[in-house]
Amino acid sequence: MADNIKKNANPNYNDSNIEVLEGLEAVRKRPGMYIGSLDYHGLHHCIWEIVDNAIDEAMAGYGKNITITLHKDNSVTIQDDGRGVPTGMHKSGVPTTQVVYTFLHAGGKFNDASYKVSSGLHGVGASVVTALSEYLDVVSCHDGIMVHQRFEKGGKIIHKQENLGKTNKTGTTVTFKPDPKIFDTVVFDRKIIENRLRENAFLLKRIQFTFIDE
Ligand code: 1YM
Repeated sequence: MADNIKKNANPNYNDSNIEVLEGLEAVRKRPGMYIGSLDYHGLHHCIWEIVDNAIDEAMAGYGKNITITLHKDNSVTIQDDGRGVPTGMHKSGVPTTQVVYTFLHAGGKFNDASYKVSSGLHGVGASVVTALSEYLDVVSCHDGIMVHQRFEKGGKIIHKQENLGKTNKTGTTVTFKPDPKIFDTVVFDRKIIENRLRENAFLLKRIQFTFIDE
């Protein structure tokens, strides 16, 4: 009963959200378990997790342009022109964007190793990036609509998914800012990003990578 009162006290969260927050909190408590280290390796690994999702989409035959922008404040934006992360309701009762960016080890195809084409170092997924970020914003243009969802302070949902209206574009744009409370350093190294993107571009000839260092 005490548990119930606690859960119902916050109108933003239902039972499944509670599990989500506990999941992401586990990542924040032991981040090394999920990204390997808290030095620049772990920091840059966050970019690869998001880029790998964009690569998976392009490898599946949707879109061919991936743009990575390093902003002055050390946030990073990764944009692709694939189908866009699905924007509708997931069977868990929350929008699919929320599942992708806040569910740890989400079920179904998320767990299917054969599904992932590119290989994140640990294959831990985008939700780990959410957990270790001050904020993560996702804009998805999918099936004619554009939506926006923001996660703050390790995955807290301040507003429900925003519908930004109709669009004839498709694709996903993710911006995140790593949390200095978690990482030893939150300063990205443009050379590390550039080198990795060059390797990717060499291996994946069909995909056009663009790197913008602001
Ligand atoms: C900048 C990062 O994550 N792109 C992206 C992700 C997905 C899709 C498209 C997608 C996948 C599928 C169907 C599918 C993801 N979708 C999911 C899930 N870019 C980036 N682009 N439609 C769109 O796999 O069937 C996870 S990732 F599970 F929600 F479908």
